[in-house]
Amino acid sequence: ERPDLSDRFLGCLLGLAVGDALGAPYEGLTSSDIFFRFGAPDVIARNPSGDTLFYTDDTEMMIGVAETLVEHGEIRGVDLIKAFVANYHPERGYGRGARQILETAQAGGDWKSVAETIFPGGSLGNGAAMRVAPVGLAFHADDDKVWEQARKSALPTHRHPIGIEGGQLFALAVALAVRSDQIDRKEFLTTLYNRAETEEFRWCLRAARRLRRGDSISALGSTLHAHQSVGTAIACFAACPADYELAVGRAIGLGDDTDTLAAMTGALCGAFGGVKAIPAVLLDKLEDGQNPKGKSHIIQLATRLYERFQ
Ligand code: F2R
Ligand code: MG
Ligand code: MG
Ligand code: MG
Repeated sequence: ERPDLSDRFLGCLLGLAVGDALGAPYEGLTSSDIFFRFGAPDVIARNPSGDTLFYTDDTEMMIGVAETLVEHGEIRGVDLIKAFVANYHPERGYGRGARQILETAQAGGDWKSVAETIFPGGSLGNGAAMRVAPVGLAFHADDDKVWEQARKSALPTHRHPIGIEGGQLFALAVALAVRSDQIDRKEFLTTLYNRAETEEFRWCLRAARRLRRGDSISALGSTLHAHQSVGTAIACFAACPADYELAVGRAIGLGDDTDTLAAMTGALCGAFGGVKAIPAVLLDKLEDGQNPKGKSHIIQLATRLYERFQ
């Protein structure tokens, strides 16, 4: 039996936070390092190191997006940057560009020109995608609205077409996952492919669709560039949508940007399967209590998001 919509909202946000925290210790390692030091993908997701799972910038920024939607009902750049700054803890591991933009905004400076000039053509990092899940949930019944709101949620920090489209495609993937009763891998990837505008994402989603059972997903990339991670996470989910541990474990097993790959994969598995998709042992370990924006806050946000947008 399919979980109801409120349960899927919750599964999505918690699935993202748990995936992020689970993948965080491996960020920057190579795939073979992870395999030989920590074991196969399914083992990784079953045996988190330590008693508490601490999330990173991925979840911290997702919380800012969710708070903005709950409070204002839509995304406006000025509100969003305020939420990002209010939640900002640099020690959670932000990208270099994101850090400069948020610290400029924090100091009352001209953050918009920093966002425009920080990298040639703007940032194409996967930061807009890793945080955008609440947009996909809120507007899941209207793909054009998802596309438009995801763009607005990217722009404060990501001006490059690839950075923006990474956010838009991931938001659309969340919308599809949350409203689907079953996932047909090829159909899921084709829907996203048909929406993709940049050559980079068209290549990636075409390559994802061509993969066959047993093929390695690693050819799709696992870096913190949007076109080398967003399609990868989507492919990890589409290959086994009903198996959180395996999908997230495989994402981590690819190496490099492991927290973000696992966050995005986990968000999709949770949006599709609801909270029960996430192993209870992992959920129990997600940070709470000490952190006022820990697990309890995320649960409350998912509930409010559902109440406001259902
Ligand atoms: N930043 C991290 N982890 C630290 C990883 C260190 C890394 N191995 C290293 O050596 O630098 N994690 C978090 O950042 C990612 C999300 O990043 P976001 O929010 O998109 O930030 P930013 O700074 O805009 O972009 C990330 C990096 O991508 C490169 N880049 C972006 N635009 C570029 C362009 N137009 N041309 C060339 N390079 C570009 C830069 O290196 C940026 O710093 C997530 O993984 C999150 O977990
Ligand atoms: Mg991170
Ligand atoms: Mg976003
Ligand atoms: Mg990362």
